[in-house]
Amino acid sequence: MSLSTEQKNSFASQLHAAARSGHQVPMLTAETSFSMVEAYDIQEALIQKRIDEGAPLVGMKMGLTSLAKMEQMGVDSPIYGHLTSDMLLDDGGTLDLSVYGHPRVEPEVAFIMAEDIKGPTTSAQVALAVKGVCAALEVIDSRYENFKFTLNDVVADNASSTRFVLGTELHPVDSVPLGNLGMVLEVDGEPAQIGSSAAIFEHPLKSLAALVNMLATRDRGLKAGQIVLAGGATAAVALSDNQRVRVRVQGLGDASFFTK
Ligand code: 0L1
Ligand code: MG
Repeated sequence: MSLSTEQKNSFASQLHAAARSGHQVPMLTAETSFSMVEAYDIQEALIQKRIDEGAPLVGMKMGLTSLAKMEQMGVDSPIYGHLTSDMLLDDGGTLDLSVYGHPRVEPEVAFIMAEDIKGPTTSAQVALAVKGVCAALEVIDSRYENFKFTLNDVVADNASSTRFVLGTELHPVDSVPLGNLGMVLEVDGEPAQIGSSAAIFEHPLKSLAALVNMLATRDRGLKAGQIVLAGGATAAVALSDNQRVRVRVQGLGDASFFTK
């Protein structure tokens, strides 16, 4: 049985209130099962609430892009979420963890789009629509109690996306060997995770093309100026108070934030 518009809106309201208050909710599928298409309907309704509150859409994120994470969730394809302006944290800024349940950080790279693009597309074609690539950090959190959810729940919850930081150096995609850049996630100056951009869906441009193709199934695309977080290059690291978190990406510089 499919969800009514009212049910989707009610689920979106629960997740929206949980994200705003820092209080968690039981996973939605404990109440009613729904399809992946409906999970994205709930996600879109949730994002519309933020947009209506004055935080415009600034881009998209890819999630579950590494084989390790896909295996962990028992899936064989990535998922996506939306980035709104209130999620952007300045490079070198401070993140107050008190409103988050299970905050974790992932080392990523981000694209800034130069042109509108709509699928179907390929990694090579999508590269032509990119203005540049930079180092990035994504903070993920779950709005679900006890960190318990199914894949459809996590899609409804905007793919756990919470905050993100972009480095200040923007580089053309063909100026670096983007398919295998060394990436180090440091906490308080010590390496916490070491990886490669190859872990991001085999190549960050492949992840970007997959996003554009998934959006096309909903008759959507990316717009010039939008940001795309390509996906995590290593396992996520749990955050705690008073840390300095930094990602260094070979050839792309760094991005960092402090926690309190
Ligand atoms: O960015 C991501 O890879 C999304 C992960 C979603 C599941 C989780 O919260 O770990
Ligand atoms: Mg991520």
